[in-house]
Amino acid sequence: EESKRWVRMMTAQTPTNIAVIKYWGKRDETLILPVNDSISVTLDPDHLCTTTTVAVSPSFEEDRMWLNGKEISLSGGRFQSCLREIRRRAGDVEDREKGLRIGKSDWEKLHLHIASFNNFPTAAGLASSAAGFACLVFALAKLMNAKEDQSQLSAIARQGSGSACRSLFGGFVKWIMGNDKDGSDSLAVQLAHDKHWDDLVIIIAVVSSRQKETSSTSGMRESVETSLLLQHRVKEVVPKRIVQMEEAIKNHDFASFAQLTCADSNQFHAVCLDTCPPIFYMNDTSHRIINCVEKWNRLEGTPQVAYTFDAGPNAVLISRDRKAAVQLLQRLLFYFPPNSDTDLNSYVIGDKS
Ligand code: 2P0
Repeated sequence: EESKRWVRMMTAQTPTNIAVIKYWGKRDETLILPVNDSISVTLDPDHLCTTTTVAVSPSFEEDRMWLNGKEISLSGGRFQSCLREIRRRAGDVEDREKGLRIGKSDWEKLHLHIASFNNFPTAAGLASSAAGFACLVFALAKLMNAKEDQSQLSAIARQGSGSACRSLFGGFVKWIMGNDKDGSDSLAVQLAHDKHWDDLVIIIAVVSSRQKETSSTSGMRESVETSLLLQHRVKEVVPKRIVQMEEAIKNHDFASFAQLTCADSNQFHAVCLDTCPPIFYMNDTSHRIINCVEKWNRLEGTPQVAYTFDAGPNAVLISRDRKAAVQLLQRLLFYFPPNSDTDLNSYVIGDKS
């Protein structure tokens, strides 16, 4: 019985990421293989992140998980894929303090308890599976001493949720779609580290905290099945934009960065509209924010702010520097005054000064 008393734990923290060239559409639903490359920026770890503690003990009788304190089921295929892939790569663990040795083959018999928390209100509609699966896979790899590099781990996180693979790295990240049928070359690589473009300030304007009506998973399935624009986007548009975006990031070229980011967000939402039945993620307030930013950028002659919207109405606004961020907040407060019908909750993110 004495030997059953030990518990080994590991905690990890992972921020969410925002795509500037969007992932929308899978070519393999089980392995989660995308129809195009995507590029994202990972937020600073102190905002919008997931903290996950994983524990292993011979006294645990089954794998269990709690999300924000509430037990959730681990029976889904995506959780099972991640657990299976990590267990397969587990190594030997020696814990001298505890007088403990877990051999490679022991991991198959040992059960896990997993506790995960989001540091942002889940009700704000910003909950993202991206940080969650990235954090889970990273924490498990540490716990089990899996000797894989970040890109290999990203390919495992990808099987939890596509966008999760990009959260294994900070800074700017590319998810390479890959060619292999087994998905082994569909993984994330870092394009630039998190200090590379320190001037950028990201502001998230919470337009609505309501849950979205169409999940990303079913939305993109319907787009792949019905949207001709998606076919054009995948073949003709994204490959060129990926090259241009990499160049813009490398050169701190905000004008190109903003033009590409806004255009790609707009095309993603156009694909949603081109889907049958059409999917609407943005609302009137989202459209007003786009108008406001477009007019301001035009007035200045050179872009000050880029906007991008994911599968919901909330705006992610990326300003070129701190000065532009202050002006942006002033504009948002002016056009969307608090306590009006269209007030916004803004989260300032990535302000390093
Ligand atoms: C992205 N989105 O690139 C795109 C842009 C939303 C719009 O990745 O089915 O939750 O788990 O792979 O990753 C949201 O989709 O979908 C997403 P699954 P996921 O960030």
